[in-house]
Amino acid sequence: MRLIGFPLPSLFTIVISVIGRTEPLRYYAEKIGLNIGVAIKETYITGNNQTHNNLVRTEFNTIVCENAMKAQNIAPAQNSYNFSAADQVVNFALQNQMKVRGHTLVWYNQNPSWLSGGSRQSLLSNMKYHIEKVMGHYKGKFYHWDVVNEAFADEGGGYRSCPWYTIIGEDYIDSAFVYARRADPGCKLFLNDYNNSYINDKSTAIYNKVKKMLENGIPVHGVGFQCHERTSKMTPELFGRIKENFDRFAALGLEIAITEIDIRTESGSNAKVQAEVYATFLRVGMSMPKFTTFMIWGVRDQDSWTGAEQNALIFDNSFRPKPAYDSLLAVLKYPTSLLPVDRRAHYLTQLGDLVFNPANNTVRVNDPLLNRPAVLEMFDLRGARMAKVTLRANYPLPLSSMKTAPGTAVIKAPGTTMRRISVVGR
Ligand code: 9MR
Repeated sequence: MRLIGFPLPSLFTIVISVIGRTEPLRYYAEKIGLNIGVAIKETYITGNNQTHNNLVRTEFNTIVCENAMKAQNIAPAQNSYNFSAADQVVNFALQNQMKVRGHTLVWYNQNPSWLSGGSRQSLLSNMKYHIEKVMGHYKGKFYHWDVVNEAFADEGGGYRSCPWYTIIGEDYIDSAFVYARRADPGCKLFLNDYNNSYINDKSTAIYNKVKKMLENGIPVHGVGFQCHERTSKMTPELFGRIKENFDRFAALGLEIAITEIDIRTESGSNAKVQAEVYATFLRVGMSMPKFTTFMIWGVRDQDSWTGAEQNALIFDNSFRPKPAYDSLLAVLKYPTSLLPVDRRAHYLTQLGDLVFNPANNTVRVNDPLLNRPAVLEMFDLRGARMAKVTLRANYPLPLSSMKTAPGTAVIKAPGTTMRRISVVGR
């Protein structure tokens, strides 16, 4: 086995490789098992827009319909579902070996009248009908569904006031996940929301709810962080602010997904800061063991719901990659260069420090007082365990001796944060 990623490539190497780019985002994402995706306006697929569609299939390995699967569009009447536009997007994805995220089943917005009123009992039974109808139609084809979307109030840490909540009660969320689990048992089920990137009342309300759902055996597998953000969020603390929030969800064993990212450039022209914000969100995600998905909410600036003048996406209106594209490519291409493995060593407080030495590719538990061995486990980015090794204290272990599959791995020790290493083969 040969391990690379160290010594860290110089900034010069990174810049040259980015300029001389030959491989797309998809290529590097697949090397590390990441789903990199984009929201699609179905008219580009139904209208066969070649330039758009070629870019999408080249750059991304995952797709979500921006609007086609929303209830108002797919279920205008209870007895007449219209899957045709959504089906074309799904067929496009499957023909191009792309994964599909379903968005969305239960939402306060964009509902046909038959699905948004009635008694508690009729609303629950309509919800069940809708979930079974749509999930059943795509059964076995999607890897994620946003089962419930935007269920929390923007302020105050409560639930959003909407018919689901006011007529059924908080348990509408639990019911939706139970119905969804039965409708497609192989699909991972998500609670998706916005303004939940950092620790605040809203993200805490979501955290409390998913914790309770897990305790009650409700089948929730992940939390979607939409990440509709702005360049003004860029500060030196940004990485840590996102991470401290994501970490608490990950500690519940949940999958973390960035589901709808776009970054508005408020000054209208700050492409470089925008690139840093995009890269920071991706770096946080990639520092986590169960981070599987990074989805951008649209292709070109003019496609964005925020309006073309916000320049919020990673391709310009002529489908040319922007600095944000280059920054994401660099993170995918050199994952370890942007998050050195030894940077967070001080988190290993119970064990002493886990020290990585890039010069000779070894890791060592620096535990002068206790002199006890450490058990390290390695996971791939999807959270599957690749290897378990016991490390003697104060004794360097070559990374090459860890038997792992190629890819990027995460090292984890009890009570610690993770660090990633790149493993390219034996
Ligand atoms: O981008 C979507 C826009 O085209 C629609 O008009 C709007 C209403 O359906 O929804 C937008 O997408 C939203 C997503 O479904 C949920 N999170 C917020 C997104 C941006 O508003």
